[in-house]
Amino acid sequence: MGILNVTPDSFSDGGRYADRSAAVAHGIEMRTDGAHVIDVGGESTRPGAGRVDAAEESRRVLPVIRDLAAAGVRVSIDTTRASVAAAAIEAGAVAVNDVSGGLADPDMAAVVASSGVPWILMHWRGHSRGMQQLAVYQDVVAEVRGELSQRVDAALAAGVAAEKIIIDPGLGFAKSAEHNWALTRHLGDLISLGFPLLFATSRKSYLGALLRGPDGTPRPAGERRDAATVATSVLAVAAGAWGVRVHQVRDTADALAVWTASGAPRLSS
Ligand code: PMM
Repeated sequence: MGILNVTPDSFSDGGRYADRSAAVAHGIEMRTDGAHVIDVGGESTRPGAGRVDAAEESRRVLPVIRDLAAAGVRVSIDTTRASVAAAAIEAGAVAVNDVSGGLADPDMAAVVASSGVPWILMHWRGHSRGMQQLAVYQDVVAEVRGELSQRVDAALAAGVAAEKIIIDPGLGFAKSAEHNWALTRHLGDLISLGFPLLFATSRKSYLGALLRGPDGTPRPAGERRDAATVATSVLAVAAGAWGVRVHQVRDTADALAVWTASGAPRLSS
């Protein structure tokens, strides 16, 4: 999955693809580089970010989705709002990526159920502005598993077909670096819920912290976190993840081609 943030303020690519034609060209480029789906988002979810209203979010994403769909590119809509998801599906999106796992908007489940598209349910504890205060766990793996399982049950109860559900542990969302690494080590415990798992580490701040310089300064958000993103993505697929979500598609696609050609076994599936 290639990331296409049509926002002025996303943490790593904010502003670069705010222009419609630049966004569409980048989406097509990521497809050429090996992405199976392009994830279009119009609202930044970086820690501390405020909200944009639904009209502005739709204004940003809908023309880009229409153009990409017309070019034959499969698009998911990265939104927590049912109205934006419905309009995006109308414009040609073929999946909903909801970082709130259905918690932010009570109408989302009905939109997804009636349209029949796949729904990525991410583990989430609250909107970006205050989420890092919610990064409190006794056992992060068990709690993320339990909370994801509740979101799956709610989706099924709302009429979403089981085969349309994809889960995501939501690295960096109400999670410290330690929590992210614990989830990475125990992906099999989440995959054992029985749903495809999406793993999304791309350029996140815990990778910047890992790669800090000799003076302790974190590696800045951007391309210089891409090699670490490739490594975490390959580890996740080797552990049984169904998909990975990245900004720079080609290197991850190449690394996964090497992993596939090697015939190395998956640790869980
Ligand atoms: N992370 C971001 C945005 N959307 N969607 C899913 N499913 N999982 C994630 O971890 C996730 C997401 C963070 O912002 P970015 O678009 O700049 O990566």
